[in-house]
Amino acid sequence: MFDKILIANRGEIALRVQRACREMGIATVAIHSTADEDAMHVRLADESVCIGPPRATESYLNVPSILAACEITGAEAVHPGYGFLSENASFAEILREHDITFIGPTPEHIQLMGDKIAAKQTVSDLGIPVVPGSEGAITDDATAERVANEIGYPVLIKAASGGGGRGMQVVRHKNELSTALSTARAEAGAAFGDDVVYMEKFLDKPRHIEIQIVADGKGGAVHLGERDCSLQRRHQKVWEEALSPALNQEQRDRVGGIVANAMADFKYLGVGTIEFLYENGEFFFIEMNTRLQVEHPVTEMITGLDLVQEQIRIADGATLNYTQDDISLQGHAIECRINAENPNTFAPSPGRIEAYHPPGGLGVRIDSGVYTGYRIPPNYDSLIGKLIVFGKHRNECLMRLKRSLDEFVIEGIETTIPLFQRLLGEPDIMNGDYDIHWLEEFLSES
Ligand code: MV4
Repeated sequence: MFDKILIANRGEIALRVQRACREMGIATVAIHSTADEDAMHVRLADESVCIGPPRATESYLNVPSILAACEITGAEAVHPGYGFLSENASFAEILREHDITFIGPTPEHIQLMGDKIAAKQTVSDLGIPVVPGSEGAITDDATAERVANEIGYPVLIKAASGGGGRGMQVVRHKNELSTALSTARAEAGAAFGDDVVYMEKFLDKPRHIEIQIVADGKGGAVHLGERDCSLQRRHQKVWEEALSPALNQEQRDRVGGIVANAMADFKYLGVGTIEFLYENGEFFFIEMNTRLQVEHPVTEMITGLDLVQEQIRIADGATLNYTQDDISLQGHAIECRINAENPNTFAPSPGRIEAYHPPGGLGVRIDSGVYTGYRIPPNYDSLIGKLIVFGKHRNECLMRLKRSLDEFVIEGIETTIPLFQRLLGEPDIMNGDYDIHWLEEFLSES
């Protein structure tokens, strides 16, 4: 096992990884920018290295500086967290060249899943159901028209290098197709430096359901059930739950089994998430994430597994010491993302936290890196913590969430806590009756 791990991230996820390391007896190295000198992840690490100025491209994304920090401290492995370098295949490759272990999948698997066309073809060949659409890239109007006629309107044009919703064009009629294709290609080229696009049937009112998997790179793979992440605003998830209120056990076993078998055949290594759109009882693959995700705690709550410790063991060469039959999904968990934002306009609200009193008690988990007196820097994303609540069943979880939100005190900045209190007054939320458009419709009506 590794003696020392460098954590190439900040905020709550850097702390989350440190906690896993500490329980395994592994020393931790924090890296930080000059804006994060007072951050909790720096204070709690065994060692820390300042790697650059506030701008992320010069610090948390600065590969030469991170390599130097590994060299100076003698770290044997790097945990990338989420965001930043977590899905950067060339970073994983460079670490391999330096004999430092990247705690994550192989560069080849990261690269493949980063290309949305290749990803779709690969998982389809592995037996996973995908959204009907073009076989590969769409380059000319004639092909676009032929494919659109085959799958039927409305269709969606997506960027091959995209993901996260950028550079998508919905096309409802044949006469809009040519313009939409040029617009999509121009936007994709500008956003990703790659103008390759593809086409899918546009699903009107799906839910976003993602399946968590763990695999050992040697053909061992299990699924850990699904998360329902339909409640989003501008492609930013706001509330996630496990399990989905929309699925029954038979559907879960079936799609979970397909995914786990596929990842075993694929010799996938590490944790990963297979994202689906779910509509009218059917699952359609859209993308695979090759990283630990923000919302991983809801899966930990219902499985009892520590996903970060699993990542570390697998990166160290361990095989899974459990099979699908050993995995039991118990109870219900909900995560609310606490952002330093105005709860109505979502304008960022950085600044000094004057008072901080998190909720506690049975079934309540807080993953956060803030404290009273901490000044939230304006340079990074606005996630300052996550409230994760567990209950025996969804109703208990919802009641516990309500009382936890009522206990939560954060003064000096604005947060999204009041938004969650409003959501708990909505019958659709209480009933689990929502799709990917529900939140934005709710926000535009109020
Ligand atoms: C779709 C779709 C409808 N039909 N694909 C948006 C982010 C990207 N990862 C995939 N996205 C979508 N793909 C087809 N064929 C609708 C969306 C979408 C969406 C998906 C998940 C969660 C929220 C969303 C909000 C708007 C659109």
